[in-house]
Amino acid sequence: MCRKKRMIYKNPQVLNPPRNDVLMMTPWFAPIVWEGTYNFEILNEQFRQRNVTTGLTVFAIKKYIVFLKQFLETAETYFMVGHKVNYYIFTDRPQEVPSVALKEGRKIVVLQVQNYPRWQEISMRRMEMISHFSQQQFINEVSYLVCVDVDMRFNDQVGVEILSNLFGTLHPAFYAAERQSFTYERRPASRAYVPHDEGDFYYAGGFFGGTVKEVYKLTKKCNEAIIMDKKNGIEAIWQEESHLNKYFVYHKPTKILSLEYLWDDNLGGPEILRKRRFLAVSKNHAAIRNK
Ligand code: UD2
Repeated sequence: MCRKKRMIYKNPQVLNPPRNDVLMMTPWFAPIVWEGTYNFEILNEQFRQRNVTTGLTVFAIKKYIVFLKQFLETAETYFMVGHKVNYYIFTDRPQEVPSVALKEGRKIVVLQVQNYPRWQEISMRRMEMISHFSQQQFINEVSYLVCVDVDMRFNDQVGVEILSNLFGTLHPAFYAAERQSFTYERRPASRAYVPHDEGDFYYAGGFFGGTVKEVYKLTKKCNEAIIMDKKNGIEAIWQEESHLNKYFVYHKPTKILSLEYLWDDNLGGPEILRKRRFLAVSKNHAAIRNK
């Protein structure tokens, strides 16, 4: 990934002490989406008039197929309600994709892909596969892509307010952390390297998206960086999440989703969290990973 010019500045804080006001706009004027910061009726009507179709990409490879039913059922209740959606399901087990009743204008597209022995490899390869299918297929079928983890459930409305050219989501474990504590890749040998004095937020690998063109650019760059790391015998600390974070340092998202859009109840329930829209499902790592 080619390095852009270094810009040294203080990183924005999601919480503004001492009153814990939440940041609603980044210093580069990208909205941070919280309940109460937008008018859903206006946005919804705009996207309805444009007759937008959104692609939701999700990987359910090997044992992770067990998460798919609840994921899809809750998405039918809460994700882009009233809009057209293509669920792009990447799996090595197409025969195990559950049948879920879908509303009008929504369809499941199963994409058979290979698996890999290590869960880290599966997680990283998502960049390669999304970039490949974006160019080959998604560009002809949908306007926006939303790329998420499968071990999740929708718990409240996630609608057109999230859509933008390029969006990322605050990682729930780091919204109150200082830049120095972000778990960016810190080894200069990796293409995911971010120096201690750069970066804005720590973004989650499990929820990003944008127009197909922007997602293609992002996933292609991240995949190229992952391949370079492989050649150099290094794997970024948080796999493709590290590369995503590097990308966002130099390609600022045009919209940022707040904690409402990616939360884990194990982290408690801070006052600022008025909606819990998309929640992590507990998983037994020993039983599910590398199986
Ligand atoms: C975090 C990130 C994840 C990724 C990972 C990298 C969030 C919520 N999660 O999750 O996006 O960046 O760190 O270390 O931000 N998968 C399979 N089969 C497998 C293994 C993985 O389908 O055998 C897929 C599946 O869609 C899963 C995703 O890859 O949700 C990420 O794997 P994970 O959920 O085990 O990673 P985790 O929890 O460390």
